[in-house]
Amino acid sequence: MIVGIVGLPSSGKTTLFRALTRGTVKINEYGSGKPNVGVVNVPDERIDYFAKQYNPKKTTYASIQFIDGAAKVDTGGAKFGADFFADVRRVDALVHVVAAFPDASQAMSNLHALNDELLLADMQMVENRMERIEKQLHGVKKGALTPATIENALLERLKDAFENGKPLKSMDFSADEMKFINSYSFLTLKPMIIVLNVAEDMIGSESEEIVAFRKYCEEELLGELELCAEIEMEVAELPDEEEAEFLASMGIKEPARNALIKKTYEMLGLISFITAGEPEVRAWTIHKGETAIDAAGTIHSDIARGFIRAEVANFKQIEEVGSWEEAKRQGIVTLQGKDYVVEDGDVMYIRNKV
Ligand SMILES: Nc1nc2c(ncn2[C@@H]2O[C@H](COP(=O)(O)OP(=O)(O)OP(=O)(O)O)[C@@H](O)[C@H]2O)c(=O)[nH]1
Ligand SMILES: [Mg+2]
Repeated sequence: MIVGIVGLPSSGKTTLFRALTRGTVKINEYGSGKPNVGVVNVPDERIDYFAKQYNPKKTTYASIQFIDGAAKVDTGGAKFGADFFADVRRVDALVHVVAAFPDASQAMSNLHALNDELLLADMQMVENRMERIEKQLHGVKKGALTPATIENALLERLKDAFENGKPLKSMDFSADEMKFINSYSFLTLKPMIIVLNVAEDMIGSESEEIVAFRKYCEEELLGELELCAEIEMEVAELPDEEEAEFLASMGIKEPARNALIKKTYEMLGLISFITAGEPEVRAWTIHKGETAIDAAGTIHSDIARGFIRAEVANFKQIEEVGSWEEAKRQGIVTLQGKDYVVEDGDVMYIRNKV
């Protein structure tokens, strides 16, 4: 799963990227034209719990890849254009950084400004595509159905929607149309979380502007959270222990980056199931609604092929009694078939004949 970080120039994208990756990724020089790419572990107390219990050879968290699009050097004209979002076209979701420093007075207009740019980029995408398939429409008989005419009809409909201010998210598409829609990778169709990047002295603030911003996001069904990217970055680059001490001294339990990563994972519709033992404690990523056989296939196609039954108990149940072994003794671990719908935090052992 790949998440793109977007935002107006100087909104704090790279600062947030550095916080998320905790300084493990070398940041490309400003103006290099290269995006910053890094893989981030999804914090998971359940994995921590089992790692402590089993002291395994290997501990593996779920992960998400983040891309911070290359900074565009201002050439004096418009900052945005056809390729401004090229680095984040192929992502599964967007984190939109909105600058609210030194104060939050511009937050709302910043949010709208970037959203307008996303929309413009999508419109441009439609126009480019129309130009490209125009040739293929020449010589086609009026009323004939060819892939080009089907696509063109869709493009016309999309163009119309844009011109009438109708968001793509509110439109319905047929299965055939969806194939085209997916290939366009529209930015305004991607799930999005808003990060309000507040000044260091505004963390946890209930200022009128921030409350209004929050309310707007709520009404628009946009996931939102507030953090100070600069502080997050400074904290993230400390060694674990120092970081914990620093946060504790400020009365904070967890850095905000953790909440953001978890929220992003949820927004992508992802959940984790866990396998735990001495060789490895591991979180595996599947989509919400997937079944035991899908889970088996995520581990290995052979395990899915040889699937017999899954032994399952949820982490919460295990935590209550203290261990998987104890849960088994108490009959809390259940045997499930292929169609069992896996829940977040399920601990699984898949019996299989290989
Ligand atoms: N005061 C304050 N400054 C910040 C904060 N976050 C970022 N900055 C500063 O704002 C400037 C721009 O931050 P970047 O992270 O480089 O912004 P960006 O969005 O990556 O910018 P471009 O890549 O040029 O589009 C830097 O000088 C940061 O130190 C913040 O939370 N508070
Ligand atoms: Mg940057």
